Amino acid sequence: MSLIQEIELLQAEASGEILSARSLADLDLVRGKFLGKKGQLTAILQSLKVLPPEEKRTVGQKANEFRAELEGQLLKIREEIEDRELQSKLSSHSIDALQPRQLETGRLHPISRVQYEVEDIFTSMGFSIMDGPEVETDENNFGALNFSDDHPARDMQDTVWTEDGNLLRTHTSSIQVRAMRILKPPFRIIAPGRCFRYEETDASHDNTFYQAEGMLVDRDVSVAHLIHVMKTFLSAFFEKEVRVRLRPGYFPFVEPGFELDINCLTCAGKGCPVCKHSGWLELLPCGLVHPNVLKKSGIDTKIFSGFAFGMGLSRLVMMRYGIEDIRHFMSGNLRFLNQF
Ligand code: FA5
Repeated sequence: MSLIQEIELLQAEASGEILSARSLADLDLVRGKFLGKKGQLTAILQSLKVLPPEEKRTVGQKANEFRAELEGQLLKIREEIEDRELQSKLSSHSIDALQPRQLETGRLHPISRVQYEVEDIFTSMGFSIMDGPEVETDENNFGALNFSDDHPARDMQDTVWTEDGNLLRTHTSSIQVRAMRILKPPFRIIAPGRCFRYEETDASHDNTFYQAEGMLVDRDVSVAHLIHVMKTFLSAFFEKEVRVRLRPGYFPFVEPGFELDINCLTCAGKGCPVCKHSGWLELLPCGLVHPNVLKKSGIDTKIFSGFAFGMGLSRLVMMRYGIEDIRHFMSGNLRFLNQF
């Protein structure tokens, strides 16, 4: 049999095999059989070099035509098979839009929940909600709050500074400063937000946490007003009568300044492991706004005075839900989050 006849036979054989291929794997077998390293057409092409020139030309032309035709057929059938496979996948995954479907619904992060609750209680007492940027100026975070450049109080907060001399706010008290500039007294604001400190983390400290700042500026504001607002808020939040006590505390932007404690809600003040048997829990710092702070923001201290407090919102959430480690909040761990 001449080489030309051999090629014709192979052509017929290959066409038949391509047509009966049912899968991409079948097609790969056909390709290997004819065009692979040890394929039948490859062998003919390799044998061309020993043929006399005239035969080499005619057989070579025929073999190349066959190769081109085979490649074309393989491609065409491959596309048909891929199309069939796609259609069958689509029909087996079809969506019936009329069927009821169980959708995964999202939910609020526990911090957001408690934040909204805090906002609701304060707005019911006439406070407005205020927000401010997380990247702050040195002036808004420290300067306007009576921290002088060389004041040792600046060391109280380890700060993350940006290269252009700004900082990630270390407390929500920077929003007080913005409020005093924007709002005309009398005013009352509650300002929840995220704060950042460059510090080692432990179960009750994180480098990213939430506070809620409160400020009230009005005529003749006294510590009695501060205590009343705090007690009203805490009793509404914990849904029981909460007693508070004030201890002296130092912050350059309040005078006098306090640490506010609440009676332990676990033992009703009798003493238990939660309150380290003291009957009291340290909750938040507060005080009457220092006159220098009011003056710096253009408020007439002969007419107005005020109080402010800085609640650790993350810690309030921990108390509400009995969470033992603050680092769960930012972990993104769904096993933690799915509990709420
Ligand atoms: C302040 O930040 C003051 N700006 C609060 C203030 C406002 C005082 C208005 C007077 C008037 P302090 O650094 O103590 O204070 O933080 C307040 C609360 O934020 C703490 O009681 C605590 O609950 C929370 N807090 C502070 N640092 C962290 C931290 N690293 N991780 C979690 N919570 C923190």
